[in-house]
Parts: sequence; C-alpha cells; structure tokens
Amino acid sequence: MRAEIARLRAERKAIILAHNYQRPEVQEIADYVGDSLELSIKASQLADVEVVVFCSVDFMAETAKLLAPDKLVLHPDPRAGCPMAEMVTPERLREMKAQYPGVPVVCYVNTSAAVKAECDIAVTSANAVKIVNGLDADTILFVPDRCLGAWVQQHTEKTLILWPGYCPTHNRILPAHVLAARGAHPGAKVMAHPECPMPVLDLADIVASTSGMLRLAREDPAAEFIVATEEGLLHRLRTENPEKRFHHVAGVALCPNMKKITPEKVLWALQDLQYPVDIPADVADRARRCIARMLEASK
Ligand code: CIZ
Ligand code: SF4
Repeated sequence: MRAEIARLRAERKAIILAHNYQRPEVQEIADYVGDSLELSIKASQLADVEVVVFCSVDFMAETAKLLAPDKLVLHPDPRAGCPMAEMVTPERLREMKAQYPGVPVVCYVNTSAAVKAECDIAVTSANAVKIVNGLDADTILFVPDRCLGAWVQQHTEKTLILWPGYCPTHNRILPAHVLAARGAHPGAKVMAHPECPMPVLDLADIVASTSGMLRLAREDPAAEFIVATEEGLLHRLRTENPEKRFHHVAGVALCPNMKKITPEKVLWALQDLQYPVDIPADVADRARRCIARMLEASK
C-alpha cells in the first residue's frame, strides 16, 4: 500500500499533509506533519504541487483550500468533522452579533469557513493572546471554544464574551488524571493544551499549542513530560526526542474524528481524487480575509 501511495503521489503531483493528532501510520506516510495553520501555509507555498491530501478534520482541510485556492485539496473522509467547530453556525453567530453591535468577533481556527466569513479575525491557540491584546476594542466576542477563551481571558485586560463551545476530547481530561499522572511520574513536567478545562490548566506547568509543546520538548532541559492533549501528538514527541520520556495524561483523550483517517483512505483519495474541498466563492473571500488579518497581526 505504501508503494502504491508513493507511486500515485508522484503521478498526481500530490503532497500528503497530516495533523499532529493523526494516527502514527498516517503521520508516517505524510510529507509534513504539523498544526492546522502550519500545514495550510505549507500547502499554499508548494508551487509544483497540484493535489493536497489533507489528513485531519474538515475545517482544517477547508483552511488549506482557502490558502491554496488553485490546488485540488482532498479530505480523505468528509465525515471527519470537529464537534467543537460544529457548535457554532453562521446563523446562530449572526444572532449573537445582533445582540452586541460593533463588538469585534474573534474566532479560533477551529471553525468552518462559513463561520470565519462572519468573523473579524481568526486566532490559533499559539497566537490568541497576542492577537486579542492587539485589537482596538475593550470587549470581544470569542467563538467557539470557551476553554481557550477562558485561558485568553486570564492574559488580557479586555472583556471576552465566550461562546459556550468546547472540545469533547480535551474536556475528557480531568484534574484527577493530572494528579494521578503526577503521582505516577514525580518530577515530570506537565504540559496542557488550552482546549483543556481551566481546572486542568491550573495544574499544568506549561499551557501550549501542539507546536508549542513540540518546541518545549526540544528546548526544555526536563527529561520527562506528562502531556495533556490529544494522544496523537505523543508519536511526534517521542520520535523527535528519543532520549526523553512522554506520558499521556490519561487514556481518554482520543479524537474519534481525527482517527477516522487511515492509510487506506489516503490511498483511495489519491486513486479517485476524493473528496475535493469546495467553498463557495463569496464565503471563501470573506473567510480568507479573516485568516489574512490573523497572519498580518501575528507577524
Ligand atoms: O490548529 C490546530 O492544529 C489545533 C487545533 C491544535 C494545536 O494546538 O495545534
Ligand atoms: Fe475538534 Fe477536539 Fe477533535 Fe481537535 S481534538 S478536531 S478540537 S474534537
């Protein structure tokens, strides 16, 4: 199967991108592994590539299509969605905006293109604090993650109005899991993703995005870490730092949607050019502006 994937990848002038939460066997067939924004930027920069197979959930493949509109972006399983992203719809967001006229709307990248089209600026978990603090407003609507929003609120003087969305996977992680992991691995540093609930973040040594955790694992002198995020990240942490030890905080944080992508589906995507990501032009233009403002503000 790997040989056939490699043959088709060359024939189709394709590239395979995999999110940090993908299954190890998918990460291993990918040309690049990263967070959603890194991968989307990568897709837009590869001039000689015609087809992008984006192994992740649907809004991430949409972001790649927004940044690389001339390429054929394929999502190997369109049923792999993100329940947190689905907790906000353009219709409900417009109702909320009507209650707060003039208040800027900041969206986490974990939103559909249709929702981004309704927002002023996007953020990732890595740049959210910087971007919120740089906005010329005292009150901000923040969608959809109330956990990331609560964490940003701790690092800003501005008032955030939080949409009540959350990541079901990160919300499975409980303070008791962190305490048990610390008991089992005394001396290990705890890193937690800001999609975790606040009582978990309060127990962490470091709060970071997936790219932040990868950087920390490389640069921090600690030899042992407890990792509170989706377990797919452990594969990269361990491969890139073979001399260090990484413990997943609990066996409960697996994203079933990220795990829907398999090497077989990547092969079928390349064989049948399935499933193309298509975003209506007017939505795409507005959503692209929302992301472009983020890229400008995070420089
Ligand atoms: O944007 C991403 O890739 C997500 C959701 C996670 C992260 O922290 O990188
Ligand atoms: Fe969505 Fe959470 Fe899965 Fe990320 S881990 S894709 S936020 S459900």
